[in-house]
Amino acid sequence: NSTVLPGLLILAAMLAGGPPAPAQPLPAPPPVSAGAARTLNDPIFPSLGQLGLDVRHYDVALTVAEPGTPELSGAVTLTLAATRPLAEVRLDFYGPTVTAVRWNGQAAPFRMEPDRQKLVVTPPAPLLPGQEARLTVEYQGAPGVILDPDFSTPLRLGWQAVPAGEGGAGANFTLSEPQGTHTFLPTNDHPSDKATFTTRVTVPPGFTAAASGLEGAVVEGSGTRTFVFTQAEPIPTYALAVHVNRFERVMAPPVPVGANGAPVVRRDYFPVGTADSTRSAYARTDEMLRVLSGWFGPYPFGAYGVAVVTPPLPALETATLSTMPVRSSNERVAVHELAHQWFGDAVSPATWADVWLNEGFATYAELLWTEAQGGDGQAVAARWYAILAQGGTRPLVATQAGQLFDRSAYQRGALALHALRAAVGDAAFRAFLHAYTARFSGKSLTTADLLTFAHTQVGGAGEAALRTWVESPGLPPLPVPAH
Ligand code: LEU
Repeated sequence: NSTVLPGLLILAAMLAGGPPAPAQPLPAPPPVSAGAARTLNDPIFPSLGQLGLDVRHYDVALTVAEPGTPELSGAVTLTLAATRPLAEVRLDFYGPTVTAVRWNGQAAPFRMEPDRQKLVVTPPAPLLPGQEARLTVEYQGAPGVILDPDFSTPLRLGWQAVPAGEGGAGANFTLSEPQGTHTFLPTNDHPSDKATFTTRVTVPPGFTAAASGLEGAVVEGSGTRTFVFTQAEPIPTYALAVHVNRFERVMAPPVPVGANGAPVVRRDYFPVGTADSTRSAYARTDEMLRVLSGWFGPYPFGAYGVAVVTPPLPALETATLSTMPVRSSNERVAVHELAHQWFGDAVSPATWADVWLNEGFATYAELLWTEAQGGDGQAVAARWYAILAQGGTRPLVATQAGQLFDRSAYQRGALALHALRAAVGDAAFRAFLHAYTARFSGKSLTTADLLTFAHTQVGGAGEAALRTWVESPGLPPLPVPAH
């Protein structure tokens, strides 16, 4: 699980003197008030989210006055709906100090539960199914620190700050998977509640902001520039990209791989001074889009590209704009993150236990890309198999946080697809992938949903091949598809 730094008790201390006590008596508790405190009960991160809350849209305004420092100020308006009556709205938030909360434009009582990383807002009346509300939260200061212990170097999730002088003029960006978005944005921070985003980022002159979605006109202020982005298709909260840097934005011709051949906007963001050897990893994005959409179906968003970052972090498939560290700037990782746009960003896991649905499919794209280059896909599969045979393996549904991004999620997940392909043949496998993305784009599913869907699409033999790789405690035999 994530570890909260004791240093961030500063945040708790600030908050202790911060939000006012509720100004009015709470409404009479409705029959469901006990349920209002219920989370989404994720098997890996049980404290995330709120049961019954459906955030449809986030309208985010972030101001980064001094890029490279952690400080930011934000104002976000969430469009909320409910699937059960909610007497309180409990957002995941471990961010800067909250300065104002409004419910449909009117000041609303709120409190922080820093230990649970929740911002709790009491609406004037419970939010009922069928209603929609606008909740505005304003905040300012430094984001909270949530560490991901899955990596040998502890990885700080969420809002990143790259100080000026470390090879640049100061930069900020998001790297949030699995649960870092709530360090800088109040959210229902769980992949089962996907939403659309409008993201406005205000920066000093000379800096460029980038974010998930299509870019609108830049608004020049007095001593500031505001960049606006529209992410029109729902994505999980962790997949939201926000970047601030001295960037060079490089446009490339649109690629006609969207739904019904719609053009996909192509833009990449390179920090000024990025080496050609880094940029060259992205020279074939056009071809990658064509190859992967051939297997997976239409590209699910209106734009694709990368934003390169300098710290030695893992790459992340932020929607429409993968976040690519310099050290991961190679074709294998580039194709992996691109594949995640379908698997992860458009088609999302219903719980964190199902994250192999992201990593297995994205890893399989590496094999498909190798084959598209005339390389030996079976040799790639055999290498994955050897890794698992040596290092051990587990059934694919994760039971603890340390498994989320392990070799089983990646290589065994990929071999599960190789087994499906071997069982049904290339044509049926391709048709299955197209049908899967068509059925689940914009949605979230469990591993059980995948197996059920496989049964309906490719029948019992295909489902059984997949199921063996999903469930068996040991390592099933290496699948060998006929071509
Ligand atoms: N989803 C990322 C990947 O593409 C990994 C994550 C841990 C940052 O492999």
